[in-house]
Amino acid sequence: MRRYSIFAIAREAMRYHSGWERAWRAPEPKKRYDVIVVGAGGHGLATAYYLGKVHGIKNVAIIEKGWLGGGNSGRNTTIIRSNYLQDASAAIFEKALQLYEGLAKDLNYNVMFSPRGLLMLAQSEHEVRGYKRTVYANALQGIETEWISREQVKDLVPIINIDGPRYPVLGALYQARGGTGRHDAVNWGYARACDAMGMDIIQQCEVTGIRTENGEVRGVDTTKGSIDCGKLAVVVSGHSGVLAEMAGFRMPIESCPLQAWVSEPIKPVIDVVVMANLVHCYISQSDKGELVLGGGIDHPNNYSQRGSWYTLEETTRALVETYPIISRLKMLRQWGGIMDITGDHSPIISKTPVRNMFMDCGWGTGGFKAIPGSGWAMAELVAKGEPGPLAAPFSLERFREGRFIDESVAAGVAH
Ligand code: FAD
Ligand code: PYC
Repeated sequence: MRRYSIFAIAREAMRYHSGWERAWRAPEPKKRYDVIVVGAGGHGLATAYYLGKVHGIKNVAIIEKGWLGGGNSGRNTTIIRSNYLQDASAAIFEKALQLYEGLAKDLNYNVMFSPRGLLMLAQSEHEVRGYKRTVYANALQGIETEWISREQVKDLVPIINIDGPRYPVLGALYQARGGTGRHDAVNWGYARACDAMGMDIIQQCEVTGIRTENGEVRGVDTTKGSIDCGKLAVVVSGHSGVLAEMAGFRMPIESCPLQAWVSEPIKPVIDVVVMANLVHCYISQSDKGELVLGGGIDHPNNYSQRGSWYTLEETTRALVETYPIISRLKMLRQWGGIMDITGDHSPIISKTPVRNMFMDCGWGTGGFKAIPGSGWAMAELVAKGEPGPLAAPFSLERFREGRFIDESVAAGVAH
């Protein structure tokens, strides 16, 4: 793989950009791989990347039914933070944040990580108590967050109405290292690096069956034929239940849409990320100037990548009361993704009832920020067959044992 650099840009500028290579190949599947990863979203690609980089396992295929990054990893509002309450969550989200901080260099790909600061508004006494508790918990976990006053909120976000009609802003949980990254670039950066290690990314190839023998995985059936494998990593977010059913077990996952939309581009008006979890809206401004907006998840459970009018209307109401200038903006695009929600709003990184088959899912509304940490932890699980310290708390057993990792508040998005 030729490295991207200022010199490469200069060289290509001199020859009308005729020398750029394809970022990844379009290979036909081989008969067998040591590991097959199903799902070329951020988590699947990152799993494959750290399998190669950290554990030296490179005979890997990543199988994707659509195009890589076409699932939730290319549909999110790109918010990155590690201000979770429970120790197990804080550990994996902080690992992810630290990896994000060096990711562009690691992948030789500009993932446009922008640690511009993140606020979670408190608009009720309950939220004030909850977020102050999170600040104390984060301090014990070694994660720097702080409680800021409503006046500080107004200083950081001049367009906000802190005396909102329903719920005035009482202060906020602030993480200065939080921010955004460019979702497509994260997917493409990992994909390019996997391809460079010789891994096969096979797109437009749906897994339709999982073959097992004596309780152990043997391979997958796909729309491009059968492929054998030593180990299988299933990383398909909202379709986890479908893949588990192919292998003969059930997952404690619900699938439902979450939508987002963007405004027309305008001059810079907000240079931090703000989540308002009581009225259900969040906002940041993209490099192009669009306001990136979203709210709570949709019900009932379904697989449509669109979302309902009701949620769109409620979120717009919350946005307009919190940022009145939004009432004067045109909206450009709206879309949805399929969330994989667990009962405690925490992920699953786990062995399964089938030997050598592993699942990474349940990131729900909050998995973009987790991509590097999840990939790191899942790669360790797949390579060694046993979870490392980051993954261990997130096993499937916790649902049987009642050992929940309750992150319903830190999820930050209404469920
Ligand atoms: P995906 O990216 O969905 O990848 C799974 C892949 O598996 C898909 O490409 C799919 O096509 C493929 N697949 C499924 N079935 C099969 C099959 N049978 N065969 C082959 N391939 C298959 N998170 C944050 O941290 N911050 C945010 O601001 C944020 N905002 C969000 C806003 C929206 C509107 C949405 C939808 C999500 C948001 N999220 C956010 C959540 C985040 O996007 C997800 O948690 C994360 O992207 C999940 O990544 P993934 O790789 O697990 O899944
Ligand atoms: O998990 O921070 C998050 C988030 C913001 C918007 C959607 N998810």
